[in-house]
Amino acid sequence: KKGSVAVIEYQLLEAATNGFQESNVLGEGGHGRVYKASFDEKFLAAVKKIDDMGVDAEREFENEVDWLVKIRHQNIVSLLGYCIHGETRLLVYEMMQNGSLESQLHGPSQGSALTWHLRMKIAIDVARALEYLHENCNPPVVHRDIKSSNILLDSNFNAKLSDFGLAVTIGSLNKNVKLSGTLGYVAPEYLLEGKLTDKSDVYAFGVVLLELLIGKKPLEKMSPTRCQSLVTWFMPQLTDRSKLLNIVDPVIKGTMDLKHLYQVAAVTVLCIQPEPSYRP
Ligand code: ACK
Repeated sequence: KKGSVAVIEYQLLEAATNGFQESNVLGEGGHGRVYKASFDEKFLAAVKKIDDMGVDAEREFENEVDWLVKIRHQNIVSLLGYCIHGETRLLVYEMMQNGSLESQLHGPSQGSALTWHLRMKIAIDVARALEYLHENCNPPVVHRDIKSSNILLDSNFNAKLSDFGLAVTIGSLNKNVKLSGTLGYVAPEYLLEGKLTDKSDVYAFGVVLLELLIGKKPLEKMSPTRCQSLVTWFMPQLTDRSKLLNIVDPVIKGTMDLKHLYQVAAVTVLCIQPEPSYRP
């Protein structure tokens, strides 16, 4: 039924995925595999099957269902139903034919399907989802795990935000909240001081914008010497305001060349690493 979340029978999901057959696997997620499910050979859905029910997985499953029952937006992946079967938990989502932004950017196609126009559209779609969570939900919802693998693309490359397992309302947070998120996307003030606001999502969104722009993953493996030379070059610029302006100015004026911009982007992302020696 449109707009509602159903409790679905396990046998139905088993049949729709050909008994969770290997050939139906769409990909591997944090806590489980995602399968393609076809109902009546017409309607397609994606089924996430969580078998390893640790405490974290259970909490995230409940959080995901709680949020997605309440949250409805054209740029947020719809939860169609769920199933609790012994130790196994299953989540049924609308099908996103073009997979994640991460696999589009960093998979075999290396972003070749993504024109600049599409990249811009994806950025706007994600911004709309965030605007909805931060401005239209009361109290505001912080997603806490914005990253390219949690941005899914439908058959027309409309982008939708997924995975609300870590989402929280700002009001409900206390100082002891467990540090969560993905390295490379975590805002420095959250990483270093545990300070979480809706701006943590905005920071992670900024990293996604960099990914769309430079086609590289944050913290993608770099040789230690390259890291060191980039950091050595970048650190004095960060601590000296006039030098920092020297970097930002050409970006604003549009005179910075791509190689230089890439260096700045790479080092900015590098600086988010928790190793003390890399902290800005
Ligand atoms: O990058 P992918 O191809 O797209 O591989 C990952 C994998 O499952 C683990 O998250 C894919 N995936 C997740 N949710 C969906 C969905 N609703 N529709 C299609 N693929 C999905 C994701």
